[in-house]
Amino acid sequence: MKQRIIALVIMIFAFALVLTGCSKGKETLYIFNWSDYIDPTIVSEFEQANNCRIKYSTFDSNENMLTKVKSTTESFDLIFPSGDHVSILQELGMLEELDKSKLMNYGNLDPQLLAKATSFDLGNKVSIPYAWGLTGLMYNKEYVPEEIVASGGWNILADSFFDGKNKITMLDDAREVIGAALIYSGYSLNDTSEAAMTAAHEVLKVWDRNITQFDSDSYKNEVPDGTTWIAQAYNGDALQQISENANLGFILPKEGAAMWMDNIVMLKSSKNKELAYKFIDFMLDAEIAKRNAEYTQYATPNQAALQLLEEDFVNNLLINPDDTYLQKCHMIEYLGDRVKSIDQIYEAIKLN
Ligand code: SPD
Repeated sequence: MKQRIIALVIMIFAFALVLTGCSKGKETLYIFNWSDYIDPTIVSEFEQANNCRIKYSTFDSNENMLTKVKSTTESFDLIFPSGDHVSILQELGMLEELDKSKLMNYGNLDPQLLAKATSFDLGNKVSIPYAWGLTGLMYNKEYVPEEIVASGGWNILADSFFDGKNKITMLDDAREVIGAALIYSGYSLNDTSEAAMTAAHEVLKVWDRNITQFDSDSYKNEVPDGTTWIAQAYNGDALQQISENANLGFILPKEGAAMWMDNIVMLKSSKNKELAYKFIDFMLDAEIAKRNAEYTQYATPNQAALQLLEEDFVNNLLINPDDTYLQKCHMIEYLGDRVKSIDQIYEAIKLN
């Protein structure tokens, strides 16, 4: 009996050693992406296909991502910034220039969207378009009457129906919040002139009467559970919730919306560049990009994937709006120092 126990202990010990040895031997890829922005089965498939591990962390705003990437001792290989933040990271000298010969599936990307991406990455040198989207309003039909939503514009946020109810949230993102007020006031979301800033500030003072918090993540649970009745929201995040709950709705306001493109970039400091290239190429595969778009409910810049997607997805105007609506939308551009005027108003509103 004693011998059996000893044998068993030795076996367990040997098994543990093998396991530790294996995981030690496995390469690890460090990825930093927005929350709810990838199909987890795709991550597992990549790990299996490449006998590696992915350490996956998430952020809920470009600002938080930047602070962490600049300050952390933990180094990431791949991150997923929006276009304006690709320019910021590039200015900081943090991005690796990509060798496209390592990306067999690069040709799947839509040339028109690649051309748009040159506004933040001249020559498409450091970034790979991942997904694009629009920002609108997500609401709970149980609490927000249809006639209020029917007005269809950003100024729903000022409707007296919400007075004293503490049921509205906006994103924790200066460009999105001030951007919505600029668009509602008839300005470009990238306009930082004094007139534009004054107009946006005045609008926000009114909206702020009923805004309970600026937060980019909790609305995904709080609109469904009724803690929040209406929230400024990213279209895909809202549609993910709507697919599970018929009480929820989402509108793209009639005045227009913020538009953004999120991208995969590789940090110069990456210690796993070969594996990072493999991951980017995996994400560029048409079938993988199709599945990922279906899961995340965001528009894909992958034209080969678009061919594979169901008509319902392609024709969903909340994901792929028509040209008339797109003309009213404003791509969030890199503003350099001009962003300070926007940040000032945002901070003033938040402190209020
Ligand atoms: N959960 C994914 C959210 C993606 C938002 N992307 C960009 C926003 C730019 N303001």
